[in-house]
Parts: sequence; C-alpha cells; structure tokens
Amino acid sequence: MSKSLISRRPVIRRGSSAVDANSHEKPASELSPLRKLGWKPFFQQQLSLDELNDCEPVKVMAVHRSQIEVRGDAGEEAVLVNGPLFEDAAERPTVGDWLLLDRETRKPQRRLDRSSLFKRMAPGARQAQLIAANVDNVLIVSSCNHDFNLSRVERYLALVKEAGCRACLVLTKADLNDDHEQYREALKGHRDLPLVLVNALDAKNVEPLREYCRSGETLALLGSSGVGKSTLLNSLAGSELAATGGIREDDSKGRHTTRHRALYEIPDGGLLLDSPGMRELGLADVGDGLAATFADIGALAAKCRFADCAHESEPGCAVQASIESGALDERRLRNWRKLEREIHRNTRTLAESRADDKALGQMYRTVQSHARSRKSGGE
Ligand SMILES: Nc1nc2c(ncn2[C@@H]2O[C@H](COP(=O)(O)OP(=O)(O)OP(=O)(O)O)[C@@H](O)[C@H]2O)c(=O)[nH]1
Ligand SMILES: [Mg+2]
Ligand SMILES: [Zn+2]
Repeated sequence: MSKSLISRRPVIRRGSSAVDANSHEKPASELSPLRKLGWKPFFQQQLSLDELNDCEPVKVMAVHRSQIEVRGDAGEEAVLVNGPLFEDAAERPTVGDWLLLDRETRKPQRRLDRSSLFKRMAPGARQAQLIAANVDNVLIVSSCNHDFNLSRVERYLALVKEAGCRACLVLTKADLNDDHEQYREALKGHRDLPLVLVNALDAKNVEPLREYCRSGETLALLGSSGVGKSTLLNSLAGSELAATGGIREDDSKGRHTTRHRALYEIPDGGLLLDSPGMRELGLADVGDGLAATFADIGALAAKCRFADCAHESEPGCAVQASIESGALDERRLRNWRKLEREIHRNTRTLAESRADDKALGQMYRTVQSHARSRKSGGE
C-alpha cells in the first residue's frame, strides 16, 4: 500500500468501531475495544479510504526477537517480524505503536504516526533505542532507599516533558522508611511534579495512582531495577500479571526480573507499560524537554547582565545570586549543565549515524542499479 494514498482527512466508516474514535464522553465500560487500547482521532485521521476497507488497526503490546504481539478488535495475535516495515532498525515498531494489518493476509502494512515517543541512547552504541510510543502518562518510579536520586529524576523528566506526557513521581517502599519528609523537602523545587509515596505491595495504597491510568490511556512505569514497577502493576491490576523479584537491598547491581517491555490491560482502566529497569538513560533529541524541566534556571538566566553569561563568576549573574540566596540548589545548576552537554553530544552522534546510514543506503542502491544494468546488458 503506497503512502501517497494516505488521506489526512478523518474518514468515518459506519458500523465499524472506528466510529467510536470521537466518543470521549462514554463511560469506560462502554468504550469499544480499540478505544480502550487508546485509539484516538489522531490515529483515525491517518487512514485513507482504501486502508479503512482493507486494513484494521492493531496495537503493539510486546516486541520479541522474531515476532510481535498485537491486539485489536479481533483480539490478540502474533505477527512475524519480517517484511519492509522491519528493515530499517530506526523505524521498527516499538511497544505502544499502532500498525495497520491487512484484513486478509494479517501482514502489517504500515505503522501510524506516533503521538509520543520515548527513546534513549543505546548504552555503548551510536544508535537510539526506542522505549515506547503513544504513551499518555508516566510514573517515574524510585524507592525510599538509596535508589532515590534527584538528578536521575530530572533526567527522566526531560524525556517525559519532551514527549508531552503527564508525569508523577512515585516513591515505593514507603513502608520501609519513616522519614518521608526528606523526600517532600527534596522535591520542593519541582512544584509541577506530583509526589506519591506508597507501599507498592498494598492495593489500597496505590489507589491514588489510578487517575494516571484511566480507560483509553497508556501509563508507562519507568525506573531502575528493583524499585517495584512490576509490583505496582500487579497491585493496580489486582492480579499477578508480571513476575516480581527479590533484589538484594544493598546490591545496587540487582537482577533484572522483568526482561521484556510489554503493555498490560488493567481491569476497568487503561494500559500499563512495564519494562526492565534501566541502569542508564542516555538522553538525545530532548532539548525542549530539558528546557521545560529547568524552566526556573532559564527564567533566571534571562535576568543575567550579560546575554552570554556562563553563570560562573560574571558580575550581575542572576543564577549565581539565586544560589547564594539559597533559593536555587547548586546541584540543579550542575545537573542542567551536565544534561545539556550530554544531549548536545548524543544528538550530534545520532545525526552523524543517520547521515552515515543514508550514505550507505545510497551506495547500496548505486551498486545494485549498476549490477542490474550490467545484467540487462547481457553479461
Ligand atoms: N516492602 C516493600 N517491598 C516492595 C515494594 N515495592 C516492591 N517491593 C519488593 O521489591 C522487590 C522488587 O520489586 P519488582 O516489582 O520486581 O521491581 P521492578 O522494578 O519490577 O524490577 P525489574 O523488573 O528488575 O526492573 C520485590 O521483592 C517486591 O516485593 C514496597 O513498596 N514495599
Ligand atoms: Mg519488573
Ligand atoms: Zn548568569
């Protein structure tokens, strides 16, 4: 199916679940299966008339080496990872993506544009690794022990804000720690980041988190290994959907209990993304998200005497004045600088490897076309 056929106008087909794309007001129990999976007008509008007739949308629930699990109106099925859609590693579908499956052959035809995308620099590589697509809300999960680290929270926030998602910071293992005030104090500078302390093992305790996972919404749980992401999932779902592990409390290396990223359906709620703990979250292409995360420093910097102030020892530096008065934490300035340098470096690396890939692709095409013309020349 050619991309040129894509109509950008919404096409509503009577009698199909696609009609429900506009029914935001319905109670959760009445939503169509697709709406429950997060189908929205944004995706509906991408379908051409031909695609409406020949294809059906499915959501990628999990990605394995040779096949992906998808779910749609027809329930769950497995799709093989081959064909043009899977050739370009950077374009490969990720968890949360919407694909169009041919109604007859059940083969994926194309991936729909994403409403949001999380990616990180693949540890030790020059490429980005996709984490998830089409996520609405994120719980940045950390725990009330040595795992808690404000600079890491800011790293996650840059990613989440770049994607335009709503974030909440969840500190698990509140039952193992009495000094909750220290965390509230540490988060004072982040007025727009709600903080919830929970015992993730206790279903009643996690109730306040349901507002991030309503029917039709997708909630991602992101955080290090052993902080209790799968435990939260199970408590919200009311059943043991995922295995949880016994990480040794004083061994920060820990074992990764969850091995694959996957979406789970929460009864009377939306979809929940559980993923293996991330030891490294290298940032790239999230300049706007970083600016939003450190908007307070940006606002101060605008008041510095010199437009190119480095906020070190320049006279009239509003950022340094704020640190001296105790209003701004120096750690925050250091982390902002560090992340800014990292994003700059990684974004350049990605741009270079994209350019290399493009040049390589061009070279292959040239070689192939020479080979073809030699063949047709009767060699
Ligand atoms: N006491 C207590 N234990 C918890 C809490 N949350 C998680 N745990 C325990 O911490 C351990 C790790 O929890 P998991 O849910 O497997 O952690 P995870 O974040 O999914 O870890 P990975 O899958 O490796 O990324 C398990 O033994 C849980 O029972 C909590 O709030 N209180
Ligand atoms: Mg887990
Ligand atoms: Zn300054």
